[in-house]
Amino acid sequence: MKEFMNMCESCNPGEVEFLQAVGEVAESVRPVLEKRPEYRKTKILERMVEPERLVMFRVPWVDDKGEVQVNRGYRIQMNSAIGPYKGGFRFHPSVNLSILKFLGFEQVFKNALTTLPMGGAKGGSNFDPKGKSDNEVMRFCHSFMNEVFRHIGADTDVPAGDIGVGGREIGFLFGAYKKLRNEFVGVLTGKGLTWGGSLIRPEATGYGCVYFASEMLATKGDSMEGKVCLVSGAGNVAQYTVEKAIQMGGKVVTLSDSAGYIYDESGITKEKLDYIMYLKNVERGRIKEYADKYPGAVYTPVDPSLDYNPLWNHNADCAFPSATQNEINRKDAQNLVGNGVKVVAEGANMPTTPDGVDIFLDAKILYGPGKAANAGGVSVSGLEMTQNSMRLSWTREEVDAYLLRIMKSIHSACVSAADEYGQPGNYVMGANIAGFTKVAEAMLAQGII
Ligand code: NDP
Ligand code: 2IT
Repeated sequence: MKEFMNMCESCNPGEVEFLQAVGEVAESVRPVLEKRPEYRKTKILERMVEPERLVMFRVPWVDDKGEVQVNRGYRIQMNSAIGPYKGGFRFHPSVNLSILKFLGFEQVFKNALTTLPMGGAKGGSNFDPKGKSDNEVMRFCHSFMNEVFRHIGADTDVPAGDIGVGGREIGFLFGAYKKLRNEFVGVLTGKGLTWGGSLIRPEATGYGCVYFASEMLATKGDSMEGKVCLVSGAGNVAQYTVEKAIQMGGKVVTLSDSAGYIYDESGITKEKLDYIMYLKNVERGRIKEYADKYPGAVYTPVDPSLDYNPLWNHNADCAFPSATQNEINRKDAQNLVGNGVKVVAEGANMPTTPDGVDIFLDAKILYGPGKAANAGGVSVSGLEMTQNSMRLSWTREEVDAYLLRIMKSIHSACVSAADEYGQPGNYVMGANIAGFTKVAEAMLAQGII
């Protein structure tokens, strides 16, 4: 394994996030590789860490002042053994090759867990939609699609949203694809309801994450009822995590953005959540404004001199990190465990650092890693693809019932794989092993390719 990680480091120098994601999966699947010499002989893991294809391109566009701007675009097609490439686009100034490769790698195993036939991919740009006008975002999206359209397709690669890419961006991207190819097909998911989108797709990641937390609690005869919850982020995943947590009887007391967080001891009600949705999705405002509107809430700006995030230092039963990677470090994990957290369900991708994960595993709390807990989003994307192929739309109730079924099935796949390898309750090993084995079997059947 050491030799394998050395090889990865020398092939992917400086790609910290990618190597972090690979290291965790490699460690988890070691017993599988020991048991299955054919996986070692055919270099399954060595092939999985090499993207099948990687496209990097220039994205030039003109801003509202008439000035030319240049961004970098990416699409990383990681693995297509079990289905067409599938995974979101992220638009954020921090985007680089390492971040998108880690996201693409995670997506391969996540998609395998969903029970649906989807390979793994990720893409995006260092473009920052914050502070841009709708017209600027449109011109950027059109230019981005001007290149990426030749690499994607309804049966080839189906992108969706992620950080900085929501309904508005998917609309502009879809419009450009349709014009360039002259075809109306399900090439993107997260589309609007009148042009091929699926009910429950916006809700799916957050709802799915709370369903997963509830399944974990059920293994201890417990439920979400009365649970105090910490949620980070204030975007798509965070908003619908709050909605479902409230519906299931929980009380959510925090939300955040990259500038700070709010703590509302009395709990975020449905009415307050409606305000947050308007603030974030329509006005594109900041979470600080919540504390101005609801004086009972306390806003704490980010303090870069701290080596921990105070959001994770409140008494709570459940934590739903829903902002970004590595937002829970060792100290945050210690604070959460010290304050009595019972459940951590990751809405974000890889939000916990490896030493933070060790704290959760050692404390034997219910810890659901992102590739299992947040798989509801891509699952309903898969269902959007199904509806597009059938040229039919299912009802809210039908899609939600499907989502719940899938989250239960992911939960039981994790539990079974962890039990089989002698690590009961370890959802990290369970998720990695179950996802890996499905993809490995397909790769084995398809030969050295
Ligand atoms: P959004 O863009 O809707 O929201 C992102 C939120 O996270 C914002 O509140 C943003 O604050 C905050 N955030 C982003 N980057 C940082 C950062 N570097 N530091 C602190 N805060 C940050 O994205 P989503 O809700 O869609 O995505 C959130 C997470 O969930 C990501 O990890 C994503 O990969 C993951 N995910 C998303 C899925 C989906 O279906 N959308 C599916 C599965 C996982 P600010 O406004 O200040 O930037
Ligand atoms: O990380 C993820 O799973 C997503 N951003 C959703 C991907 C998708 O194709 O719906």
